[in-house]
Amino acid sequence: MYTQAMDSLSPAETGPRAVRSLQEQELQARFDARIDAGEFIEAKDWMPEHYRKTLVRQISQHAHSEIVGMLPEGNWITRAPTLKRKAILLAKVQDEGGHGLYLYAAAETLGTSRDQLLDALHTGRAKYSSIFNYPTLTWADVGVIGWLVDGAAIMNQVPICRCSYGPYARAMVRICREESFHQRQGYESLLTLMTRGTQAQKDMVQDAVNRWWWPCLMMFGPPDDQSPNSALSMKWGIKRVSNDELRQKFVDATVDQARLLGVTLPDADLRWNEERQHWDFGAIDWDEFKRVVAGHGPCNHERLQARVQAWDDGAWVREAALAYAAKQAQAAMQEAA
Ligand code: BYC
Repeated sequence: MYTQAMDSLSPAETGPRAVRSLQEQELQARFDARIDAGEFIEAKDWMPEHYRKTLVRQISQHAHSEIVGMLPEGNWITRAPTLKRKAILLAKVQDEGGHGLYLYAAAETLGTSRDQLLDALHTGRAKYSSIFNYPTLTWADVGVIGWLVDGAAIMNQVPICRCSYGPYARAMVRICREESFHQRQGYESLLTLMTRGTQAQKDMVQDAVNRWWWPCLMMFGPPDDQSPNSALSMKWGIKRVSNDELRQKFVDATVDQARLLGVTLPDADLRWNEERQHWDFGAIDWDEFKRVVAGHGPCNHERLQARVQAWDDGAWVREAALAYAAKQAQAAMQEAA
């Protein structure tokens, strides 16, 4: 099963600890009431241990996705076709790095250190979004990542701005503003290729859409009835909209954009359902999703290697920063003496 879920009670919690103190029951009741009232929970507030763990799990996976997500596009910085496109791409990739940092900081407020979080990533224990395990074969992939991957990301992330945990919700407000620029630049880049490009460039865009469409639908996670974390996350207001609902909203929003762009979405079963007032779409290959999440996608190994290499290459920076901090502390002590 592709889960590190923490929504089941551990032996300690089904044992003597299950008989909770009156004080703990009161704290729990107050917490539940605050969640029901739509209040933010802040870092120093009491929270159930499962709530804390669920947040650390989701926020750290999200942070890792941003950092790993820099790699597929970063691959094209040196090959961007014009100076303008290169400047845009550089800014976008830097934004993703910034998003990772806001999110690691939000996770740290829950009592897990950045070193612990990164160690989990580098040793393959932590997850990051399946989408970043696919290769960027042509320049059109960069536009399609902006349009579809960032488009799916925004659809998923706007509701997280209303997440019950304050530091995560506030980080998401800023992230969503930047993601919106990312999505637009991707669409604009593709529109340029489709309206002013050669036939070969138009074919390149269609090929990229064909390869990214289905993995983008997988970004929203497994179907609701196979999503082990959803029930508690929805109850606690960490998730506001379900995986399937978000996926449907994404398809509904994207069909018209594809038509305007002049590309075909690679799904023979895609058709408007008058009764549901939604687009029906074909079956997602959940076996592929499970394979990719389990580490067997086209680029899992390469992505992890690149992150570990970056960490190792940065050792001298960490050492220098620590040496500098020790020197400053020593100077401050001497001054105080
Ligand atoms: N890939 O019970 P479920 C970006 C895992 S960054 C891999 O539904 P949950 C961008 C899931 O973690 C995009 N794993 O889980 C960056 C769980 O495993 P564990 C990232 C996935 O948490 C740079 C298991 O499957 N966005 O867009 O309730 C450049 C069962 O799933 C995936 C976020 O992280 C997946 N696609 O719901 C450009 C947003 N889907 O942990 C763009 C925040 C599911 O139990 N995260 N799994 O072992 C979320 O909203 C939720 O965590 C999810 C999953 C909807 C993703």
